[in-house]
Amino acid sequence: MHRVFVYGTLKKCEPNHHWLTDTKNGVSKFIGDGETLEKYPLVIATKYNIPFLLYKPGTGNNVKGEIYEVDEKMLKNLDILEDHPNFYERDQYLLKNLQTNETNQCWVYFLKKFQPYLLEKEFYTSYSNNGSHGLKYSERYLRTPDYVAKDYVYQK
Ligand code: PCA
Repeated sequence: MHRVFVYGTLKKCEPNHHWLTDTKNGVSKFIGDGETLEKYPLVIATKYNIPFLLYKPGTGNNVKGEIYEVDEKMLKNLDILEDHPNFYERDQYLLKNLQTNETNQCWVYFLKKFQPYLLEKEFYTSYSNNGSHGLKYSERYLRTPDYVAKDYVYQK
């Protein structure tokens, strides 16, 4: 089994949570609420209001999310959703379980090759699609073909 920390649309009550609960995608089990040990910028960006954890340690907040245990099949399906490694990049980081105060390595989907203007956005402590920011997430199937990742990530 693998531990994954989700901070965005995969959390409970958020638009992509069904990916984690759909048994066709594999197995997942909620372990607890989690918080990053390091500070990182959590922003909402693009016209589709996508949450991104930017890989810039030391900037932003200790970001809160949820820790899940998932099987290999679920991890592969999450990689498809997040378009790892082309878009988000999945790597292991230290996460604090807020229920037990234990620290564990968890997989996290970061945006690493981001355009610098993303650092001018508001930094959140935790993501909610229904937050007072009013920035409603647009699911992928609703996006238009002009959706170009290069506007906010460097191409490899
Ligand atoms: N889904 C992943 C990364 C960002 C997103 O919207 C998550 O919830 O962790």
